[in-house]
Amino acid sequence: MNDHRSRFLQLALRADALRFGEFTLKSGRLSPYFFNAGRFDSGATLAELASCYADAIDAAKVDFDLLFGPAYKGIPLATALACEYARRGRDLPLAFNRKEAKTHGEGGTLIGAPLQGRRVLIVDDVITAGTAIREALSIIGGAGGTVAGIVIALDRQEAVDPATSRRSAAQTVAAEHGLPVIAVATLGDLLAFAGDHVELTAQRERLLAYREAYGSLD
Ligand code: OMP
Repeated sequence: MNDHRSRFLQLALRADALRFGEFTLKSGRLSPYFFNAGRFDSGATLAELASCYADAIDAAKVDFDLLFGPAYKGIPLATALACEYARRGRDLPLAFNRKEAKTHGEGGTLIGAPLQGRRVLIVDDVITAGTAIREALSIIGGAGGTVAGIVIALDRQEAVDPATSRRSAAQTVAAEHGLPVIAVATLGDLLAFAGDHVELTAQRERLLAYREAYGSLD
């Protein structure tokens, strides 16, 4: 693996955005790893991250004409990605939402370029159960945009209810909405990366046990 996936995983480890230990997830699961996109907290790390996103998107050949960053963590990610595309010669409109509606001034919950009639690429940090992404889909639909795809940094490749289905949340969202879900890297990529780095052997064992319990079959 020598492309945007390993560049991203190296960057995430260096920035402490990817950590090993014991973490309770939004779903209540106890996870041996956690991805915190808030740790991409400098101009240089965000720029490097955005270049990994852009390479993953370009490799997937998805057709879109607006970037949307869901509040909060998607906002700096989509903004950095818009700057990266401008650097590559493509000036894309950018929009994001507020979590609480503003009742004065311009009002509303959306900021930035109008979504009406646009093919929107949602830019977010991570998918576990897909709840955050479903919220973004409904916001964009409500504003008259068409979702063209979803890009995330990390697909944790978890099944929502492993007892009934081993399909991942990302695959479920993709199938339900007929959309491409592009991940810069997946849990599978992280396992492959850890396999190439002897210092991550113990962490890899814990990741494998976690995948056994909650992972999808993709
Ligand atoms: P879903 O809405 O279940 O797909 O989970 C996505 C959200 O989970 C993210 O927006 C975070 O709030 C949180 N999260 C992480 O940020 N990193 C992880 O590694 C795992 C989670 C999580 O709680 O599942």
